[in-house]
Amino acid sequence: MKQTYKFVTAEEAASYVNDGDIIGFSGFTPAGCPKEVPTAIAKRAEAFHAEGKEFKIGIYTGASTGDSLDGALARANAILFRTPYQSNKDLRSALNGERAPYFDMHLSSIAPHLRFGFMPKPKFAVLEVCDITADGELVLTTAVGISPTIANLADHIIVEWNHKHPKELRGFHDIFEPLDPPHRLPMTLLTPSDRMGIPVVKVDPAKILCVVETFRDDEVSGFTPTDDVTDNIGKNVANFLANEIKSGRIPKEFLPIQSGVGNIANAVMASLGTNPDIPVFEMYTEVIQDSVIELLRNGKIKFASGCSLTITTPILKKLYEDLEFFRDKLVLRPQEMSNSPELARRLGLITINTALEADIFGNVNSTHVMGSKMMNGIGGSADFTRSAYISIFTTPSTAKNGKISAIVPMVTHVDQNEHSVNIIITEHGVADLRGKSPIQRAEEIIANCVAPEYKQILTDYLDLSGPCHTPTNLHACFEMHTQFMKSGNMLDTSWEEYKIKE
Ligand code: 0RQ
Repeated sequence: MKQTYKFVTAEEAASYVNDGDIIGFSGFTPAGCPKEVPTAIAKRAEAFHAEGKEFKIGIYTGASTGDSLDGALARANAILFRTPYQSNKDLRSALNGERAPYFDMHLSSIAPHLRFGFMPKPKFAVLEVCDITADGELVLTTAVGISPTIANLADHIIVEWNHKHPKELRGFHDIFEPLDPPHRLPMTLLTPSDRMGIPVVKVDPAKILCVVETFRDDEVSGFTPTDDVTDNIGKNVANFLANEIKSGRIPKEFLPIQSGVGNIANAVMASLGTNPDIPVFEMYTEVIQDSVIELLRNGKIKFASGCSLTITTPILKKLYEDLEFFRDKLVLRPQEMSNSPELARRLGLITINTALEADIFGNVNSTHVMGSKMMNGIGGSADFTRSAYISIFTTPSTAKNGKISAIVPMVTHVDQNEHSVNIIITEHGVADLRGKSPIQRAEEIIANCVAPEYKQILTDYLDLSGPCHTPTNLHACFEMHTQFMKSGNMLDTSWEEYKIKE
């Protein structure tokens, strides 16, 4: 191996990268992301800046990344552009401060959009692997993301060989890249455990510029312990689904689950795992979090297909000690497959994602705080929601100690619209929006999901319009938000000036 490839330090690898270069990085969430090379590129940028020279790179990734990538490059002010998703606090502050142009994309779209030429192709692909062969077989680590596509498109590949991940991960990946229209064929999966690809990313060895060896953990942060609010959201989701099975609206053998990221998603999975009325189930999702690994161990989940193992270090260590137990229970695929709307619709996914806010008509905002500041991004939530068998959104009914109601007259940014959102669930209950008119949806959401102290405010808002199909008052629809900006509390909202004069 040492004769085949050029082994270098991270600094030497970074020295190939110049101002204006575009790089595609492996990984999806902090799982499977390179760590040494991006940090070395950030240091190179800082050295250039110290000499008064420009140095910025364009960045494609699968989703968010670890701090050694997004954090380091944001702090170095080295970002020319960034897509498709992020969750790092320093990058968030850079993009909201207009120091890092960011565009938010559906995660299933980035690989095909790169192939179609909608965005410039990457010059480099930097890929984390757990093994590499002389004939160019790369075994990825804890995520697949867009690695197959950037490996094909890039002029040069820089490999970060992370020995923290065992070579025995070979076989856990299902690598497949579809042909582009008009030659595209169907993706043939009929169940979450079917496969249609190969276990490795196969590249021309001549494209491998160099290899950097490392021994580093993924930078996955832990979860906030569940509390009464997240526990009740989880219970409401589980009870709702159990009742759907009882009523025959979900088949008794159940359907595969997709679940989003974050604290609430983790609590929801834990509740599904402990509810005796929820049968053993499968996951067809993008992010496999800690709770899924526990449920695979105890048999409540029989199979999980994802794009990443976004697992905290102690849980991942135990998984590696027991790798053979998981071999027939887990698969990792490119996000073009894990998030494929074609597959979501065929498999009949029950999709569970999180809103920052929802409006009384069922539109959902998962990304923009007060309509203007980016939180993380849309991620895969719309890939799944629009094609779901049943689409569910969860959110605590309030944020910031009750001073913000998560249910508002109109969302300040639309990620999912009322036509795609079936169910909204808070700690107070479940709003079933299926088959209801806008006014009926508003009544359902106010009755079941809104915090008690906000019910009257939202009920009164409905009276600010005359007879119509969707009671939107164009003057008042953002009054709760503007009130929060003025006094710091949406509870101070008054509709007095908007009332219809008799
Ligand atoms: O702020 O961190 O300052 O305390 O938002 O909220 O309640 O901790 O929820 O961790 O589950 O994240 C939507 C961001 C939820 C996430 C979102 C504030 C709140 C807190 C976080 P603090 P919680 P979670 C799969 C699918 C979009 C993409 C997606 C997300 C912080 O789930 O990014 O679903 N989803 N992808 O205080 C102002 C409001 C607020 C608010 C909450 N209405 N106004 N602030 N907060 N509601 C993933 C991928 O695709 C990779």
